[in-house]
Amino acid sequence: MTERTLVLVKPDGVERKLVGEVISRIERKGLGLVALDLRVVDRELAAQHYAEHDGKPFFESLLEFITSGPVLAAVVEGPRAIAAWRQVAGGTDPVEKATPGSIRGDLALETGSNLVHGSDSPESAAREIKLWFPAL
Ligand code: IDP
Repeated sequence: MTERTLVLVKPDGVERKLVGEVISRIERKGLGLVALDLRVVDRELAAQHYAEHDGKPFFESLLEFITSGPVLAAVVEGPRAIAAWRQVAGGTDPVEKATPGSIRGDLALETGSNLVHGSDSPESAAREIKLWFPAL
């Protein structure tokens, strides 16, 4: 059963020139690219994207960070794409949760700059894909 998920390479990943590395890991896993777009996001889109974190202590810094430079937004497809991508990305905290071999486990240090995003459920994926790629 094919599934779609929203992947972001966040501003730290673009700044560190890890876009190619991330795309390579998506493809090596066997997942496919449906849409790709490099863009700077405004606060409104960022706040909608991270709406579930509104009110948390790190919400403001999260919005500042995600709007601080270009992000690569991608729609990625494949069997169990949501869980598969989260496995490739690694856990939220790059040291405590992400395992070696994952993107965050191998390449990131801090939770606030953990390089990539992936939808966490089919409902989030549908909502996020509509938000970032309304034409799809
Ligand atoms: P996820 O990106 O692994 O799905 P979420 O819990 O959805 O993790 O959090 C969204 C993003 O918010 C994380 O990737 C991380 O960058 C940031 N974040 C989450 N928790 C914290 C925190 O406790 N301090 C700072 N940033 C956080």
